[in-house]
Amino acid sequence: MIKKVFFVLSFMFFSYGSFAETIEIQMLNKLGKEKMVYSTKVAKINLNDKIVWKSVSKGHNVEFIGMPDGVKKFKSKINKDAEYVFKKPGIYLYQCTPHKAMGMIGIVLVDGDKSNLKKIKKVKLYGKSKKVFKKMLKKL
Ligand SMILES: [Cu+2]
Repeated sequence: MIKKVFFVLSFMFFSYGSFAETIEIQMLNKLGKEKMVYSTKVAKINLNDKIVWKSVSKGHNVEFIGMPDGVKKFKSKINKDAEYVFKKPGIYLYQCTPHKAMGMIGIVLVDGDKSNLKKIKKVKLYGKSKKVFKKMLKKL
């Protein structure tokens, strides 16, 4: 009986996990009082989810600057929507290349895995992004 329940539960778990989602983040010149900003700074997603960064305001892009081991660098074109499917758990840190000193950075946390946090904290950040990064860490 217990074995059967376990089997059914694990089946439910795995089938639930197979529905990958698409999350949209807007790249904006202005959001409330903030300038040059991603609409979601810390995105917590599941493995195999996709993020689409919408080029709502012009002049932005997405450039990975910290990823889990083995993940290749990703850099999108300025003024274009970008999309990426996250196939490895961990923390991903990215910036907007033209506005990296203006605090335009973002974090994606995949599957709640913070095992590469130490490495992420060592990534070189510019100007206002240092302060923004510290605030974002509290939301992880
Ligand atoms: Cu930007």
